[in-house]
Amino acid sequence: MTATAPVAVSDLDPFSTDFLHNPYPAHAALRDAGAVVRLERYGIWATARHAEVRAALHDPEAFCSSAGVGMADFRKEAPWRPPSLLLEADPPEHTRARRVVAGVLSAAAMRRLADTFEAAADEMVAGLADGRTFDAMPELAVRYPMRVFSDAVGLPSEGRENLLHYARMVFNTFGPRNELFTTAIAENASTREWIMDHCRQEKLAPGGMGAEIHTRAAAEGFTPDEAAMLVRSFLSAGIDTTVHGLGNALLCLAQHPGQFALLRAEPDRARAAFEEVLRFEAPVQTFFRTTTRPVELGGTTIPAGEKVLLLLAAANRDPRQWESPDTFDISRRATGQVGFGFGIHACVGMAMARLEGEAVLTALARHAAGIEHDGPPRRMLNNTLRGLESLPLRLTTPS
Ligand code: PQP
Repeated sequence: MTATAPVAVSDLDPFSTDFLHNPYPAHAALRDAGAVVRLERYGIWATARHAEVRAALHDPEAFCSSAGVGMADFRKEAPWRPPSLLLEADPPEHTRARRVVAGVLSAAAMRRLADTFEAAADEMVAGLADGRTFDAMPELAVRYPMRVFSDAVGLPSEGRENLLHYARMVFNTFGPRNELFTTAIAENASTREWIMDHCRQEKLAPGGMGAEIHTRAAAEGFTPDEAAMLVRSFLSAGIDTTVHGLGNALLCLAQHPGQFALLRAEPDRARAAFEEVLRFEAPVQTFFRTTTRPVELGGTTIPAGEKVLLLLAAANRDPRQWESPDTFDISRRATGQVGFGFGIHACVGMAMARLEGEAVLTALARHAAGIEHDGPPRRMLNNTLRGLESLPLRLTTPS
């Protein structure tokens, strides 16, 4: 027996309504309780500190993904849908799947999309910047990715709303079987059918990214059904993440007019500003890993076969890593923020997310003199995503 420090325990529930409404005080309590904390309610482990979140993500052999990246342990309970070949996989299988998807989302591919994405953002924001009140969630944060992402993938116009419903369900099912989880999977048979149907090659426009997944997957030796599963990853991941990235960006800028003034004076700050949004209000708050062997993390030895909750959003505000972490500051270097994860599973779509964020923030800097609230924002609660349901805004115009 090796002596280890007593294990820090907490009775906090990171998936309770209170926690999800405002996670930041509880994040601080979890960080201060210990580098690694036992969450008694669920019989799982958690870390809210930057160094330990990074360390776990850096060691995919000991902290695996194939047992699920939500609270459910696929070794003990059947997953609610066939596991993802990308997200819920380990090397060597993960490596092959990642190669296909990374090829489609390459830097060269993003350069080909940039003009279209920028023009769409400019047009959409210009149309809103006339001093009237609008709800920035449906009218911008949802509408923009729904158009540019779905067009890029090659999805038909009809039925796109299924992408939103499906993603909300997927992200709720990474949590425990609370009401958010059970409600999410209860009502959605037709959404699941639409999604699975639109993963097939016949449904994806030639020349689009969905069709390209099929081509690249076939070349990599995947069957058509497996290729469809890789498209499913695209459709699961591509909308709600950026919807809430953009929504959170609009919220941050409305709440920090001085920061918007900085952006407006120098629109070249758009990319850095979006990165700071992801640090400050990470749309994807958490992911789990499962230990494959007894492994030391932050001075605690976690046994094999245990679920470990990585609080990405808490790591992004860890004062051990960041100066004034609770200050939204677009001038800081937010690189090292773990909203996109880190290591072999780091977000494969991050270049597209950044392209969308940069395009919308640049358009705002160009067309709006100010971003003002015109009513209270309303939160959308989800076991994994942090974002808004409604965000009434007014964009003032240059006088
Ligand atoms: C945050 C893959 C990635 C992307 C899947 C899947 C689902 C969600 C995500 C989460 N994701 N950014 O089903 O393969």
